[in-house]
Amino acid sequence: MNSRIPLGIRQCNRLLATPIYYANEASTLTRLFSTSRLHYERHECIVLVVGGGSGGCAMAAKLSSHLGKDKVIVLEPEDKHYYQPMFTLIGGGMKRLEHSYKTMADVLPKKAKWLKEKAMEFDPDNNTVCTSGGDTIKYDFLLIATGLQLKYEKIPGLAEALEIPNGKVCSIYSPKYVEGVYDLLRRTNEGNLIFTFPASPVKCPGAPQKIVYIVDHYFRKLGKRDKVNITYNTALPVLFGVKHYADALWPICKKRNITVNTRRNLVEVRHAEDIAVFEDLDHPGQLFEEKYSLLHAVPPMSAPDDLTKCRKLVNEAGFVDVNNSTLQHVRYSNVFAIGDSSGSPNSKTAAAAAAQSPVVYRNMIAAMEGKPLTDVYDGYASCPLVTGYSTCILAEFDYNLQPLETFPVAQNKERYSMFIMKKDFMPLLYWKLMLTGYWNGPGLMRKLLGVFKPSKSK
Ligand code: UQ1
Repeated sequence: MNSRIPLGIRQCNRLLATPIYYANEASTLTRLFSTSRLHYERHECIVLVVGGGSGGCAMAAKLSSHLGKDKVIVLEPEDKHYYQPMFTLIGGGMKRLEHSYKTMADVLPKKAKWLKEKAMEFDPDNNTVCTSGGDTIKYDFLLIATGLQLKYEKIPGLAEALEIPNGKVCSIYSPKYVEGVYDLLRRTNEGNLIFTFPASPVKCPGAPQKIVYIVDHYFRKLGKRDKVNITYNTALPVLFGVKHYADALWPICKKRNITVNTRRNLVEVRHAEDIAVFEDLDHPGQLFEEKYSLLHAVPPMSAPDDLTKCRKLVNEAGFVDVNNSTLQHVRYSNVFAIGDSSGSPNSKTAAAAAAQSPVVYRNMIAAMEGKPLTDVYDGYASCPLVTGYSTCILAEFDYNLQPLETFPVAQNKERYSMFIMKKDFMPLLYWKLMLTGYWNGPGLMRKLLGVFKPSKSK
């Protein structure tokens, strides 16, 4: 299947044909003049999965077990697969970084072929993707599961501030910085603790405020809560997008003396003076300076640049332009998307990817068999809103931002049971069932437990 093709006639010929276009791309130059590879390969597969994160790995497991060995290629440059929902708990000192990852080789399905490279150039008209190593992959079907990239560098001063040893700026979003959050927490005794939510789509939109609640509880446990002011500055116009849960979260903030400012966006970090600069999004250009002793920053995010530069694949916002119900691309019938890079307007969470996975799987198989696509994604997403060291509100909702709850209890209440589910049960479910392709989200469980629900909430 894989023919080894010498450098001169390799199939990634768009690269050779358009040298001027690429001339200022350092990575491409490195690729052109690299002496480390003598041969560039051309691969063929039935399904190319771009990305070995939650959605990509689960789908590769489902598809490769249906299609057989080496019919699915997974393009993924990273060595490690992180269970990112654990990062808030690491930030609060409840778990350690080493609990949150496995090697990519361990989690990707053995029946799929793993290419440890990055997707550099998408060409959906010719059904090919070129890789960072100069290879070309020809596919029948493409599944885009790249996730989001973190753009700390978009906020002047932020990336530098995060690199300062024993600095005052931290962030749970990156495996590089997440351990620094608890370190900083332990070093902080007083002053202004400021938390942010950026003006961009984010993965797990609940996480920026979960860490606020955890930090509040941390200082209460130590009896030092009166020594710190806690402020959550969010670029959103609301505390949480689903009113049912926002109505539960506002009183929690009030009771715990957490100041929430909406429509405030972090625009600069002046780390030499410990000052964060925010813009009032309702009055563009109006800036506020706030002195911090701890700044928790959530970076702006976007789909990867190498994907968004293929304008044919993405919508205005830069996410894969799919049909919200079938998750099939609106122009290319052999292209699908799953997870955070999808343009479907659901909340970007692992739970959403889990609920999307059976829909994408069945619709891809139908497309392969030339049948109509009948499976529909309802926009399900879930957000276990950890509100401290022993409580959690389990938010679950659909495209219409209406609650779509699994359990026959009032889920808008802080509960210990939901905390244990989030902390101890979810990681197991993730590694054992989701990544192996057996977890399709809680839809079935919801139906079964629906028997126990009072009829008005069914
Ligand atoms: C879920 O399916 C999921 O994906 C694996 C999560 O991410 C880790 C979750 O946090 C949650 C809550 C769900 C939904 C599962 C149940 C049992 C409600």
